[in-house]
Parts: sequence; structure tokens; C-alpha cells
Amino acid sequence: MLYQRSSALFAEAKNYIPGGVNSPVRAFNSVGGTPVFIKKAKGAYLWDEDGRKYVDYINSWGPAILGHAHEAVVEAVKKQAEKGFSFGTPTELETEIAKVIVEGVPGIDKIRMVSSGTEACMSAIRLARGFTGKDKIIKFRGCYHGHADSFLISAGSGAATFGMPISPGVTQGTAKDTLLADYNNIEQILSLFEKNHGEIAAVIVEPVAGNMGCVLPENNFLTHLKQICSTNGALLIFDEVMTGFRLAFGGAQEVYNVEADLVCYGKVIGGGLPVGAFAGRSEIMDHLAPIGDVYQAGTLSGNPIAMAAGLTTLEILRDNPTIYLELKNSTSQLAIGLGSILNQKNIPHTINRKGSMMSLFFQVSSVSNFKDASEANHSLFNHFFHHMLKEGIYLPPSGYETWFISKDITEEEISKTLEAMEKLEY
Ligand code: KE4
Repeated sequence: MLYQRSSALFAEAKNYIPGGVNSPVRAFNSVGGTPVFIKKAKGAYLWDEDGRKYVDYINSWGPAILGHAHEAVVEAVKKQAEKGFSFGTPTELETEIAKVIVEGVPGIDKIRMVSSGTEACMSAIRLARGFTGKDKIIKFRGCYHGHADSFLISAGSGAATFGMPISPGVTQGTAKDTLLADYNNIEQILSLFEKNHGEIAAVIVEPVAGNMGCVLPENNFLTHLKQICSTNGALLIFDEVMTGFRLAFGGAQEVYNVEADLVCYGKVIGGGLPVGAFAGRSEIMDHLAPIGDVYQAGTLSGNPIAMAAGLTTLEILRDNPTIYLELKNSTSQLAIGLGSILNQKNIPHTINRKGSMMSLFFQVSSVSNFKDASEANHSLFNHFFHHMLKEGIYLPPSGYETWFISKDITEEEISKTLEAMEKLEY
């Protein structure tokens, strides 16, 4: 039986862990079936507990941009681990990675490390509220900024899969300060600022959305957001947890030539270890404790082992910029190949992609916001997901997620993927 050991492990896990997983999207609730338990990963591949091998298009939801267990990153982690794990004191490594980021990314003077993308985004919101003295924020339907209360209102990713407009446990008091707009809809933003004049601290946006599937900004959406925020004394926050150091070394700010007031990071910045961060100009960041009065803290923030993994990953990306062109080319080759097979099979679809992020939506002609994404044929995606899984291709287990292509996905892996696609029947 396929996935026999994963099924047994899943049954046991559910006795001790809610839903058997430590993050809901891993439970396969959207696609159905039993989640695959992974034993190890190397390069472009995963091996499950039943010994089956897969080409990996999740890459830990983004961090493994250099492929799994990159030798130099493994070596850096091993060397650092021998010096101890975490000291709760400042270390030189934290300054080294901060310098690499500040010098490599437009528009930021200072950066604060935390341990997840959620922490980065929730801290950025608190800083924006403290800096502006205003309470309200605007987020976009289908965008996901982690599981902090302020964001679990019409969120993307797993929350979209579970169809929760507002998660139980989020108080009305919190929800009232989060205003919603549709991605790519500037008219709605203008009207929200008019109706909430002087009350909006920040607009937080995924500059390329990845949590309703991959959705791109259109018609200078990001430039308009920047202009509206500066006119209204609000901060523009780019949530680059997915796009940071993935679309380019300078992330979406570099690609779209728009400087946000605050930028949030995660995933790639830790090279697969728990790291998040938020960054911005000194005039804003210096409001943070201990020099400012906006409090934010973390026991393991900037811990040396995670810094060693992140710094090594970022240095490789900085010193080998052709990686970004390779990533873009392999993603385009994959997308064009998938598209032509689906056309031959007369399966209507649309593929959104930017750099090494892409998503496949079935039976819709374009996807520019969450409503469009929700109108795609998700049951067909689920059928497609399980077909590809059986063929040894591991895709994100939801039509509301983005595929992440790593440096180790080459011609060989792309042809394996296209061969699997050829066999799709529905
Ligand atoms: P974490 O707290 O999961 O490290 O980051 C939250 C977050 C913030 N912002 C963006 C744009 C994100 O994509 C994320 C997390 N992404 C999801 C994948 N869609 C993580 C996977 C999961 O929830 O298990």
C-alpha cells in the first residue's frame, strides 16, 4: 500500500499533536488523503518514510532556495553548533548578517531578527502603530502574514483552505482595527483612507502574493500604494517573507523599484532554520526597545546557529547573482512545459509566476485577487496533486499555495515533472 509507514506515523502523531501536525497546511486537509512523512532531503529531492523519492516543489515553503542540505550551509551549521547553540547575548554573527542585508537591500538602514515570519509581521505592525500613533491597518483578502491576531481576518494560506474569515479566538476589539481590501484594487484603498481619515497606521501587503496561490501586482499597484501611504501619513509594509531574497537579492523592492517603509523577512533569510526579521529606515527602527519605546523581544532571536545557516545562504546568493536568472529560466521552462501539456489535454488553466514562484489554477482565465483564486477548480487541483504525488512529484498540498523552485531543480527534474503531467487523466 502506498504511504503505508506515513499512514501509521500519521495515526500515531494524531494521538499527541492536534491534527497530527505542527502546522495545519501539512495535514493535507485541502487535498485529502494522508500527509507524507519525510525522512530526509537532499538537493531537489525528498525521501519519505516509505522510501519513495520525490522532486520537491515546496522546499520547506520557500527556505531551501539553494536546494536541501547545501554542503556549505550544512558545514556552517555544524561548525557553529560545536561552539554552543544559543547564549542570549549579542554575537558578531548577528552583525555580519545584518550588514549583508542592509548593504544588499534598498531602503533599509537597520534590521531586527526574530524567529518566524509571524513574529516579523506582528512586530512590524506594532512598530508602525507606535511610530504613527494610529491604530488601524489595511491588509488584503487572501494575503497571509502569519497567525498573529491582527492578520487572521480573511487570511490566505492555510486559513484560506479552512475558509475561516475570522479565526475563533480573535477578539472583535482586534478585528475592528484590521481593514480589508481586494488585492490590486486601488479604488478600495483610496476609499478606506477617506473613511478612516487619520486612523490608518499601515498597509501591509505581499508585494507578490503567494498565499492565495501566486498573484502578481498589476497596473503599478505597489507604486500607487506607496503614494497613498505617504500622502496619508501611513507606513507601507512589504511582507517579503516569501519574496525576500527569492525574487532577487533585493527582493520585490528591487524587482519593482518600490521602497517600502518597513520590510518583513523569513524563510530564505534563515536557510531553513527558524529566522524572521523586519527592517526599515533608522527614523522608524530606532523607535524599537531598547533605544525606543516600542517593545519587542525574543529569547532565540538572532541565535548563532540560525544566523550561520542564514548568513551562508545569503552570501552564496549575493556572490552568485546568476542563480536568480537560472531560477527564473527553470521556472519559465517548467511553466511553459506544463501549459502546453494542459493545452494539448484541453484543460483550461492559468499559470501565474514571478521569478522562482509559480502557481497553477484550473479552469479560470486569469487570477488577480482572492475571489479569482477561489473560483478556480480546486477539486481538479486536488486530483492533480495526488496524481503528481504518485508519480514522485511533491507539490504544495493546496491550490492556495505557491510552488517554490530551487537552484537544484534542473532539466532532469523538469522533464520528470512534465512526464508525470503527460499521464494526467481526469
Ligand atoms: P511563519 O510564521 O510561518 O514563519 O511565516 C508567516 C508568513 C508570513 N508572511 C508570508 C508572506 C508567508 O508566506 C508566511 C508563511 N507562509 C506559509 C506558506 N504559505 C507557511 C507554511 C505554514 O503555515 O506551515
